[in-house]
Amino acid sequence: MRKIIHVDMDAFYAAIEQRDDPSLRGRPVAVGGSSGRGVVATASYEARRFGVGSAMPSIRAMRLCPDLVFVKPRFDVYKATSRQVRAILERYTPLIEPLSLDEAYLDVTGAAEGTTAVAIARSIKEAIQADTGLTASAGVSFNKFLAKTASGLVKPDGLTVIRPDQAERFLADLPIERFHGVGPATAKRLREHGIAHGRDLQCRSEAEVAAVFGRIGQHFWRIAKAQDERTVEPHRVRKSLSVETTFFEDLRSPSEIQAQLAEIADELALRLTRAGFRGRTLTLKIRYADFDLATRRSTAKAPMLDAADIQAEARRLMGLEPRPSTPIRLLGLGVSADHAEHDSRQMELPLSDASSLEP
Ligand code: TTP
Ligand code: MG
Repeated sequence: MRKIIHVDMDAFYAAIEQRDDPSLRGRPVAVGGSSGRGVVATASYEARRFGVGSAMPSIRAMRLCPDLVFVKPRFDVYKATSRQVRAILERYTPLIEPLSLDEAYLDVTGAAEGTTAVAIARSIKEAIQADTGLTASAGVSFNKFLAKTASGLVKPDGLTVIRPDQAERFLADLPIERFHGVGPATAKRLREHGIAHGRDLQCRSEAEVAAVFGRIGQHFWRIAKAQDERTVEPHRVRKSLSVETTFFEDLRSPSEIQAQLAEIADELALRLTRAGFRGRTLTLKIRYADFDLATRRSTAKAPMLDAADIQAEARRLMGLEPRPSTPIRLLGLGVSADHAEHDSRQMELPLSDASSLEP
């Protein structure tokens, strides 16, 4: 049985701003641009009580919370703090997989010999507090999905454990929306098929779920059965993730093209979920029968994760293809992280970048 810890800093950018400017403490703070087209990167917990949150247009945030204080992001400070946190994690194990600036998985199966994973998690939280003045929340369990879900259960400053004998019950009660990778559209589809909680997956067979939802359904079925074999990958520096298919016979009819595109979108969503990879840019690749290549690309406000959202955007991009009714031999879809090419360290992969904050 593995021992996995997921560490996630609390209100990361906003907490740093409150730490560095005492006048902001105890007040509702949003990090982001307050201009007409600005977007909130994150909000302090005081602001969240008003419903202010990440990716919300600043105008709306101001309406929800008139006393909201906007602070311009200081990415250099966030990155430096992220490196500091990373250095703390490295005291415990080299098996660290950062997911973003403020989030990482640790495999402490070996490190916990002679102690416990919970004791390590507690010690990490204390060290982060002592060295950075910030709080983190941690989740401890025996797979990645459960550890990540656990870290989100009690926030801020939480430490939540899901033990093997608690997992099945916990997953049974978990609403489908809380499964990482299930966006609003997928949740709606699942609910339409009577799947509202983990238990609705647990009580069906894998084949039954796969027949309706394909491989992404299979993935969530396994997750609901506490089967998540994904390992903690310390050296992965992922910048993009894509899926492409070359067809035995060229695609000619729009309905064929739409069907294949939908399948590729589902497969991509599945891999994104498995990899825990987030990126906002979707790229459609088309190779025509005569080998001419076309790509179409768009960047969303939030990371592309949900199968239905990816499908919808892929269809839109397909509508922009330059040579309609030309036979197609290959279709591909990929998601890439913005500005990832500037950073070689994964801990520095931004969840969003300055351009999304300031028009
Ligand atoms: P999160 O960990 O999602 O959020 P958080 O740390 O602010 O709050 P929580 O206590 O719920 O963990 O993201 C980490 C940082 O990434 C966040 O402080 C700001 C940035 N971010 C964006 O810039 N845009 C986004 O849409 C999200 C979700 C995060
Ligand atoms: Mg966080």
